[in-house]
Amino acid sequence: MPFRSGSVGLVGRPNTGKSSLLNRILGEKLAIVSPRAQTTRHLLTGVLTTEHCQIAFVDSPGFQTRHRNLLNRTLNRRAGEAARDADVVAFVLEALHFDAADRAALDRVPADRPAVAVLNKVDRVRTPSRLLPFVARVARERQFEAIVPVSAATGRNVPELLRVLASLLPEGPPLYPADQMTDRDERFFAAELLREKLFRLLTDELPYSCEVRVESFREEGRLRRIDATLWVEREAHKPIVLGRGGAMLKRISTEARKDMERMFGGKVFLQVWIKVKRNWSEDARTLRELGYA
Ligand SMILES: Nc1nc2c(ncn2[C@@H]2O[C@H](COP(=O)(O)OP(=O)(O)O)[C@@H](O)[C@H]2O)c(=O)[nH]1
Ligand SMILES: [Mg+2]
Repeated sequence: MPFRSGSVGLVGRPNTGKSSLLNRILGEKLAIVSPRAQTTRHLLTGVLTTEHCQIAFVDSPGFQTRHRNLLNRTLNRRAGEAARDADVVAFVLEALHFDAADRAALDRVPADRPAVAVLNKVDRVRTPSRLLPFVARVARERQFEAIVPVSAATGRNVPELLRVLASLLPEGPPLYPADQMTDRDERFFAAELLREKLFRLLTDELPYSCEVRVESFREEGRLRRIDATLWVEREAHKPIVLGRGGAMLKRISTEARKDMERMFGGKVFLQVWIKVKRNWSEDARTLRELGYA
């Protein structure tokens, strides 16, 4: 059996479970996940190496056209790159659900790119007999190499998906060392884990106007000292993120710190400040500094 290696872009509209799927495949919580659309803002590579193949999965922001500020346009560009630059596209949708937003995302996948439709969240399908007609429906949308129902939540059928994806990759040696799981460093994950808590704990539109910046990341033996700033766009947002008596900020930073300690395997001392940064999501230079552009 020849060794195969290459990249697979995880693309689709927001909220279909691309990041959850990446985490399930790697057996590690690498990508942040929340019930809200547009939690993912960065391309994130997660590498799976087995005896027969190496697949570099690229998680991407969901393609969407509802919000049109500069940040969202930038995220859409990233989503397009994930589809364009990968050897194979895993187009992730929700089982029994295909709408205009899915189609818009699919339209961004170059026609010459081998694509597999991944029907995620099959654990939620109550009537299995509806799956077959849905597969037929998806097959009419594009010439997919395969259509694979899976559940990122339970892991159902994920091995079959991996087998299909690997078979579509070119023969070749591994591109990453076998023990390397990602292209990102701890500083990146520190910011991401903190942002995940904003997406999970804050309500309404507030998470969308928040951003996280790690100001300093120092390792002292097994202890990591991390200073981070939470940006909000307006003065009125500040007391909401802070919460009564600072309770919300405390909860956000405690939950983030625990996740960091689990991921980094050592104690973390985390300090978080809130800062008003007007219109950061519309400012090209700021977005560049944040690594979005
Ligand atoms: N029931 C169910 N929920 C899922 C599954 N995969 C993801 N989700 C949920 O769908 C939401 C969006 O997931 P996420 O991975 O952030 O989607 P992304 O925006 O495509 O990256 C979260 O609430 C996940 O817990 C699945 O297989 N089954
Ligand atoms: Mg995501």
